[in-house]
Amino acid sequence: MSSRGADQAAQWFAEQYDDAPEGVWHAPGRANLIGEHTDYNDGFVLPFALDRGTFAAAGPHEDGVLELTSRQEPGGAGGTRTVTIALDSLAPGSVRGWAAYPAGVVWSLRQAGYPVPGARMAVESDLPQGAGLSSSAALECAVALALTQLAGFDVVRQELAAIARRAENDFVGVPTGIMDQSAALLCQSGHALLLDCRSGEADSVPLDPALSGLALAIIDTRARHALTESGYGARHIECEEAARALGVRTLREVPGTDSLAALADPVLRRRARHVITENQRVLEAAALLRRGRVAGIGPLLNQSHASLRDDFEISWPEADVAVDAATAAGALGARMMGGGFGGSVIALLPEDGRAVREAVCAAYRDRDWPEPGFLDAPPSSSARRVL
Ligand code: GAF
Repeated sequence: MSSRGADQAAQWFAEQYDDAPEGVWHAPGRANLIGEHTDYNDGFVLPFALDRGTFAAAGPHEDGVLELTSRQEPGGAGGTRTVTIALDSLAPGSVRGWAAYPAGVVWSLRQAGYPVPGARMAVESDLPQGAGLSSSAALECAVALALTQLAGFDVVRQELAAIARRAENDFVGVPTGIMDQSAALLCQSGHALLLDCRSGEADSVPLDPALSGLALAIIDTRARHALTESGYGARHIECEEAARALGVRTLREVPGTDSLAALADPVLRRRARHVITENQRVLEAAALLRRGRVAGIGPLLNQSHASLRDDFEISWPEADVAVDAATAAGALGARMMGGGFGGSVIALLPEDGRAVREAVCAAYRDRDWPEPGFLDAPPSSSARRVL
């Protein structure tokens, strides 16, 4: 995490409100090693925190209002645009655009019995938006931590993750699972987080690819997605339909792929097969990491991508090309990451991943696509106060 981001957020706050913030809080974006579209099916995920994220500089506001400004939003950098929201009038659907996320956090905190008072906030982020790195959850979690700490509420992090998720589900109206908020609030540096989304049990699993001469990289395919617009919600509904047809509460309850013969609809069968096999891959990956066998997860990443592409049908051309080019050029494994239909690919590379980067860039050039972005992805720490 860059200390520059914290300073910039503090400076942005001072410029906007003519006052110093009381503090600056940071929440990271996340990568997901493996376990995609399993969280809302009560399954397993294995995300880790990135060394980039969202900074929220915050201070109290006397007026029972939330005043917000973001350097990344139109009218932000160099402008004076702030959004002012009366806390007592907060209701789902009452705030639109980026401000719905922080406003939703206030609403959700109050619903959970934490009557946070008014606040001023200035937001700064070094996460590319729409790249599938969970900029929304980073914003929610930085704001949630800032508001609760400013008000002196000591909220257990699992509970805070659930509160932030509720902001996104019920206030913003996007039916996401709990993975992204949990990653932002629970991950440890040098570790991935094995989360059982049914029980809430969270275990840190060592993830230090450099010890094996390897590195994790994010390839931003430049194809943009928004969970609000993509087929994310449709997949959620299909999984619920598949569970109902199989007579279980969630797909987590299905013991194995043999049970899927009972599903008449071939589409639902494919969706369910992805979820069941992906849960198995997460557990296998975690077991390999516990034995220090980072290279062993490469084939699991490739299988996950094939499953997301063919059974869950949420991959996109730029991701498929990046995965194929990366693995052909020496990546040990690669797969699309996040909600799907756009965003990023995660790849496990030899420490000097230059050949892979060149191969992916060449494959994009051949197709006249914009050059992909490359981000190092060292497993980093969760949200905290940074100033
Ligand atoms: C998005 C959602 F926010 C997560 O909850 C998760 O479902 C993910 O897509 C897919 O694994 O990031």
